[in-house]
Amino acid sequence: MDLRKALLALRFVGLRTALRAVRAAWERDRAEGPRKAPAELPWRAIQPFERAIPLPDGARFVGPDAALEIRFLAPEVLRLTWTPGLLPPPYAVVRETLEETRIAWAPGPDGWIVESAAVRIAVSAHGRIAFQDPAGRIWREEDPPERAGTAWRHRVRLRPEERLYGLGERAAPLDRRGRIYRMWNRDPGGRYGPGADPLYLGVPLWLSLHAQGAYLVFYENPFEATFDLGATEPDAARVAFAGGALRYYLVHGPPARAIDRYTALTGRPPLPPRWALGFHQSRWGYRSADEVRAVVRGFQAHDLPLHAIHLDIDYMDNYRVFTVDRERFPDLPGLLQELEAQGIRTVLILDPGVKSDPEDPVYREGEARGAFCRLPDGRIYRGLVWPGWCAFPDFTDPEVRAWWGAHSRALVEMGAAGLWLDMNEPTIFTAWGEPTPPRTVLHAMEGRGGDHREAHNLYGLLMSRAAWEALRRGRPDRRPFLLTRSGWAGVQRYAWGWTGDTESTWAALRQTLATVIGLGLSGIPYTGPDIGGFSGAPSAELFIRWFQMAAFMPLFRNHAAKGTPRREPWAFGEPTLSIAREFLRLRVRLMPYLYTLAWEAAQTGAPLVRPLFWPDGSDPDLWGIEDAFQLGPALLVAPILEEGVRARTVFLPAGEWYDFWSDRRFTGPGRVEVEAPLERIPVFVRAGSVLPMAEDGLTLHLYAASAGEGEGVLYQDAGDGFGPHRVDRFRVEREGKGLRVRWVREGDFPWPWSTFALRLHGFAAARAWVDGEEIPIPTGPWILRPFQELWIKEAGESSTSEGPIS
Ligand code: MIG
Repeated sequence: MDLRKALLALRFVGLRTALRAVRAAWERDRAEGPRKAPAELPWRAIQPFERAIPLPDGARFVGPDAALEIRFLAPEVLRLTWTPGLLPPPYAVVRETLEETRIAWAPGPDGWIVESAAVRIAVSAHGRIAFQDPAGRIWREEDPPERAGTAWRHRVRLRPEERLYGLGERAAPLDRRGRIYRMWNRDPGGRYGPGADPLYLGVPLWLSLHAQGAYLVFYENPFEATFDLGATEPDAARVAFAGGALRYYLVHGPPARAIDRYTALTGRPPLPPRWALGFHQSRWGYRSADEVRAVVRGFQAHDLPLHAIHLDIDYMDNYRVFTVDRERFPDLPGLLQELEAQGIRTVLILDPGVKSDPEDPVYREGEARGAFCRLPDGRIYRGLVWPGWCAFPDFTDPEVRAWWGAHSRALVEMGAAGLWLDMNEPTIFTAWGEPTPPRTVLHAMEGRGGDHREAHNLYGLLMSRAAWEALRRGRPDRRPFLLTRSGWAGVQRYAWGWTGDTESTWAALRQTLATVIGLGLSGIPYTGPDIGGFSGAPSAELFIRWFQMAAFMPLFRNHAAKGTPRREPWAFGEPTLSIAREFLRLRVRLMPYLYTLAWEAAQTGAPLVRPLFWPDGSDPDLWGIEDAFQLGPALLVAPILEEGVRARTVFLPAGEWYDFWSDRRFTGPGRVEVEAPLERIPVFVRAGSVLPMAEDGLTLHLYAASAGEGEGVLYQDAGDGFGPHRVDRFRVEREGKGLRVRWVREGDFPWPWSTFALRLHGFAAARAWVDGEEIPIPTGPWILRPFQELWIKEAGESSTSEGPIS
């Protein structure tokens, strides 16, 4: 036991709880019992297949001790299942198949060949598998798997240049290769820095890029697992699961396509309510309604936009779930209403542990319904958390989800705009050992039965699902907003995430960027860090740089631990306050763009924050970059991640780019050196983009490319609910010295602007025609009404051609 670490992890809880944590740890060890780790049993090779059976969409290979089933769900999407072993519960994958696929089947040199139009699979009699594209290039190769007891493991060859991304939330470099990762959701303990593993939200998938192709693999197996990605053997990934069938999905294709297919299988992230893309203020330690009011007044007094405020566990009565401390929050519904009237949404925290107290009505209900997880001897399992000893709802039981969901919905009916689900790894306080329930704890697993070894990693996913389903049903006209700390594959269907209890250090700032990009590449597009880090006292400079970066991330939230110095933007004085205000305003201006990206994410799963190699991964020079990101297709953001730095190098991908602040134009690929005074971080706009911004109404910023085509998209609707929407596409074509903008509309939400502004960047207009009629060239922004086609002639052109040709 590492006592120092244990004490550090428990330092927020107070002496009484820390002492009880010793008992908790002891009881936990006892409940877990003597356990021979599967890894300690010898690994055995499977015996060769004896039979191969063609299936309409794949094949089955059967040996004396193992079988492999291969199914094509689409020409480039496969599912492989090695049995024996429990098949996964139906929590991550929402679609059985994607596209009817014609396959061919033939005996091969040392086994069989199964192929679609896009993928050829060679399976050897011993279980070795090679995946090829139609040109014969091998994009993945596996050695035959091995078994030890109920555990499975296999080995995947890695190419020298191969890069691996994903695995969910990791405090690791964006390229995950060269390390060992554990799949076992857990709180790293009070605060964490780069290298901590595992964290709260693992996803057993990776995205591979190498010279012979790109693919995504998702292991649909929630058991504890290790992913050794070239740490032990540099040229192999070794993946081992403690139980369950070895089932995995493969998508052959570049990153954007792979995430699109993966989220077709595991579900798309639904469109959030628009306010959620605004600014969220939070803090552990807003201890009363008056304190919350004072914070809100601070935002107003300092002229700072505020969209949401989060109430941490302080609002509860002794940390009991579904209660309110009536002394400090005498009229919480009234407070929520009062805030909403000022345009501020309130998000309430919710933990899964229910205080084990026969006087507690929620506990009594749960006990009567058999809602709590039990130990094998039939007793309700108790773990120590904030309220003291707690019982834990078994979210793998649909009736428990419905019961819990109804309570969660009541918080929303009281006036909360959303819920913040914390501690749902689940985490328990313990002086040593795993801060998670014992593996022997039993779960319903939708009726088939199982234990915590299988259910653990699913707990956060299913708590999110319980809340989401209740909110969807209970308020059919509003979109749920949930923020969850833990989750698994598919959690993007229900909730946003955040990077948890990071340190307030420069290293952590840098890390959270790679963590957020990595989550997006794991199918989870809505995340962000606690601005300034969770657990310390950031300097004004660190706070500013963190704030500037987070302004371009989906979750833009200021949050801090109890006991840390105040961190509202004015707490640091000037120039921090003014810089924060500028970035808050920029965020508000970007809302039409962000909202459009949210809609795109709902269609394709594409994350808002993207690595520079997105979408196709074709330029290897971009594979290793983790200190900059794209925000959608139009923006490239290069945050400042080091103290004292006032300029930096940015690698620009191929194409033309405008400096957002100066309109200077650069041509990539290549490095540029740019200024980054304290009040700015480098931001670039891709030439050809039309960036919609909220500036006294709507402004379309057209960044002219010197050749070719570009596009800007604008999604609009009522901002919440499920009513009509519209999508406007502005297609820009360069025609010699002219620019043509064609407006393509779809959807039935009425265009909400009588006039809007157009601003040209990198283009001086001489003459212009709207739908064939010449208009005068204004000196400032162009004020326009809806049109079909706009044709602009560049100044300095001597040609005699007059306006649009078509
Ligand atoms: O044991 O609710 O990550 O954001 O402020 C700590 C108190 C519990 C952990 C969350 C953090 C939150 C804190 N919670």
